[in-house]
Amino acid sequence: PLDDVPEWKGVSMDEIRKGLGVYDCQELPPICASSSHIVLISLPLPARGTPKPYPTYQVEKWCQDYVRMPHSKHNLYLNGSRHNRNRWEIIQESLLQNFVSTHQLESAILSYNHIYAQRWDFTALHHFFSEVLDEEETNTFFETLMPKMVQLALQLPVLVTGSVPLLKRHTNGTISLSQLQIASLLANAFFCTFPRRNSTDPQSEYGRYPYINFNRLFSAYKEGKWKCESVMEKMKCIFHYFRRVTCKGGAAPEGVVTIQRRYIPKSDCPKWDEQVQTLLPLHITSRGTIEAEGTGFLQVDFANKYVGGGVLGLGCVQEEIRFVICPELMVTMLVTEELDDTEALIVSGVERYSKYKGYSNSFKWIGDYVDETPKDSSGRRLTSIVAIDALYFKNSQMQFNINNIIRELNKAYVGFVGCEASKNNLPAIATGNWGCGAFRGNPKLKVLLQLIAATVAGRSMVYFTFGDTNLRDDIAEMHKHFVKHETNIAHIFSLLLQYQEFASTENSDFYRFLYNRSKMKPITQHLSKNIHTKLSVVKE
Ligand code: AR6
Repeated sequence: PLDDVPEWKGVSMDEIRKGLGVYDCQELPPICASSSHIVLISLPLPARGTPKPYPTYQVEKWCQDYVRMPHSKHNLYLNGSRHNRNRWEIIQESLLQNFVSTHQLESAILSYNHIYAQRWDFTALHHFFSEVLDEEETNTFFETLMPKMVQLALQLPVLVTGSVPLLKRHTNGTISLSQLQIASLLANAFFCTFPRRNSTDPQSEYGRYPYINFNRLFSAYKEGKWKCESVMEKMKCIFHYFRRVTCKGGAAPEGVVTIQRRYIPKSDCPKWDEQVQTLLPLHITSRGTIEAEGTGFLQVDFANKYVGGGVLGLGCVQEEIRFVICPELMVTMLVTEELDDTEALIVSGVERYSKYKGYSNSFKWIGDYVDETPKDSSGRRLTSIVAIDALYFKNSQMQFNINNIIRELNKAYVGFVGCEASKNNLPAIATGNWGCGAFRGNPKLKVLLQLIAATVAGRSMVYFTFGDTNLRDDIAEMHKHFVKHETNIAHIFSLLLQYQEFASTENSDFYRFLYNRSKMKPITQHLSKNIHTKLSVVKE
C-alpha cells in the first residue's frame, strides 16, 4: 500500500546520526570565559536554581563596544527646559503604576521617549487588547502579567551586572548569559527602554543593528490586511513567553544561552574549485520542520542580514516564526550588527515556549509547548541554531552568476564549519529551502550549494522540503547521481560555472544540464586556471 512508501529518501536518520543518540553531538564546547567569550553569569553553575549574575557588583561600560543599558547613569534624558534627568528614574516612575489599559501603557512608554510621541503608533497593541482578547483576558493581563513584566524589566540592574558586548561586523565574539537575564533584557525591549535604538537613520550609532524596542511591533498594523492577523498571533506567542518566564517555581527558566558571531575573511574561505571530496550523506523528507524533526542537529535559520528579520514587524515566515516560538532568540537583535557576506551567528541553548500551526498569513499560536530538550554541562539546552542570510534575487538568473554562487557557498560554509574545539563531535545540519521563499532563490540550486558547503565542513545533512514531494525526489536523485559517479566538489563547481553561461541563453532544466555535463570528463588543470580568470571578470 502507498502508506508504506517512506516519505523520506537518501540515508536513514540513524545513519545520519552514525548510530549515536539524538543529543550525543554538540555544536559548542563548554562555556569558558575569555577575552572573546564574555560570560555574564557566575561559573560554575549552582546545582539548582537560576545562575547568578557575574560580576558580583555592577560594572558599567557606556561606550560604543557595549550595549548602552537603560539603567546606566549616563543615560540622561534631555527633556526640553527641565534639567537633564536620569532616564532610568523616569522609566521606573512611569512603569510602577497600576496599568488598566494599553493607552495608559502607551503614555508611560512615551513619557521616556517623548521625542517619538508624534511618530510612534500603537495601533496593533491597542487592537490586540480591544479586538483579540476578551475582557476577562485583558483584565487578567493587566492585573497579573503586566506587573510581573514591569518587575522583570526593572530588575535589570541586579540581573545583568556585567556589560553586554556588541557582536560587531568582522569580529569573532561570543556571549553567554542566563535565560533569566535574557527575559529581563526582552522585558526592557517590550517597554522600549533601550536608548539610541530608535533612530531610522542608517548613519546613526545603531543604524546597522536590528530593531529591538517593541514599538515596531506595536505599530505593525495594516487596516484590512491579512498580515495583521499574524501579528496578533505573534503577540500571543510573546505574551505567552512572558507568562512562562515570570511564573514562579519549577517552570521558571534556569538555563544558559550562548550567542556566537563567526567571521571568516573571504580569503580564508575554501577554494571551491579545488575541493576533492564527494558529497556526504543526505536524508531528505517532505514531512516535518527544522525545529521539530531537526532535534539535536544544527538547525538553520533562514535569516535576514539583520537577524530576526521582520519579527518586530509584519514578517511571519521561517525566521520570524522561529523567533516568536523561541523568543530568547530575539536577544540576538540587541547585540548583532548586520551580517556581512562571510559571517554567521550561532545560538545554543534557547527554549521553545509555544506550539503553533500554519505559516505566514495562516500562522496561529495554539498553546504552551513544554521543551524537554536536555541540557549540556554548561546549562544550555542542546538546541543550536545558525542564522545565515541568503541573497535576495529580484532577477532569478542572477543566482547562477558565479560570484553569487561563491557568496552563498561561503555563507553556508561559515555557518556550518563549527568550532575547532567541537570538530570531531559535530551534529549534522538540519535545513531546507534556504533563501527560496521570501528571497526567491531556486531550491534545486540552493540545496546543492548547501550540500557542498556541508561536505567541506565535514557534516551530513537532513533536508526538509516543507511538503514538496517532487522536490524531495529530484534532490534525492541528484544527490544519488553525484555520489554514484563519485563526482567531486571541484567538478560540480565547474559544472555550475558552465551553467552560468548556459542558463542565460537557454531555458534549460538545471539538473538535466548537470547530468548531461557530468558524464563528460572532469575539468582539467588548464580549465581550472581559466576559472580564476573568469572569477575576476564576472561581476554581478
Ligand atoms: N522548516 C523547514 N522548512 C521551512 C520552514 C520550517 N520551519 N519554514 C519554511 N520553510 P523563508 P528566505 C521552507 O521565506 O527565502 C524572513 O523575513 C518553505 O518552503 O522564510 O531565506 C527573513 O528575516 C519556505 O518557502 O526564507 C528574511 O528577511 C522556505 O523554507 C527572509 O524571510 C523559505 O523560507 C528570508 O527568506
